[in-house]
Amino acid sequence: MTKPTLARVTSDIAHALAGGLTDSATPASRKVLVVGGFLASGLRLAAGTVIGELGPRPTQRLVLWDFERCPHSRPVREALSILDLDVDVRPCPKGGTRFRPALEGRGVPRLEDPNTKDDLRGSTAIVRHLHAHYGVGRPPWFLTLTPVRVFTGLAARVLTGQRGAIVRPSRAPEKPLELWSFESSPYCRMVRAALCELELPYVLHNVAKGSPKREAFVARSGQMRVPYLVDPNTGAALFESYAIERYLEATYAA
Ligand SMILES: N[C@@H](CCC(=O)N[C@@H](CS)C(=O)NCC(=O)O)C(=O)O
Repeated sequence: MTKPTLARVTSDIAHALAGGLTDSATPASRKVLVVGGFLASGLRLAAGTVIGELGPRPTQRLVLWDFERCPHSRPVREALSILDLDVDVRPCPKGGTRFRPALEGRGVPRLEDPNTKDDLRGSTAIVRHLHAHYGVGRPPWFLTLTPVRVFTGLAARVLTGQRGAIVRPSRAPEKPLELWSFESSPYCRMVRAALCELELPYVLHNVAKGSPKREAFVARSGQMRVPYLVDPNTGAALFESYAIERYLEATYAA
């Protein structure tokens, strides 16, 4: 699959934003968060919208202990999206008890790479590892430069409200859920925030623009649209971020 042009990406973003603002099924308060999500992704230079140059592919899936709202976790997810990597996500919201103990008192993000047998802590080390093993050359500066990461990450956090911050009681699924997504999409962010709050583990399939995995995704789902959630525990398969959030709430919130 060829990479899209800048004009194409800009027109897609405008189309997605207009769709979100005019959707009569979505409450106004949620629309504000979606717009905040667009602005936040703009602040992060829309990182994770389009794939970068890809290196060798891992044979085993990586594992990420992630906190959706954390300014240090975000560049890691951006790198995963840019490098077209899938990952097993273990969400660690504030107050979480399901996956936080594995952090052993240290913070997120943590990445386990079974391919290289590395267990990495800290955003910059993880992003460098991902680019060194699964990319070509060095990571882009806005993923690793600490002041940029912290300032834009914290500003992005303000723009996207409290969603995904604090744990809420939930029932643990037997099997991890599956989400097709790309990092900069504010609709995908809303779903990831809900998964994070409810501490629901999921396989994150990154399908940013230009992803070679898009063809197989469309063959499976019927259209190129994200977010798309599959729940192997119930057989549910859903598009539309708001519908997905309501499904998660009804199925797993305790
Ligand atoms: N109303 C939908 C909007 C979803 C949407 O517009 N998704 C965009 C990404 S932000 C998309 O899938 N674009 C197709 C593409 O990236 O090629 C929702 O809430 O899920």
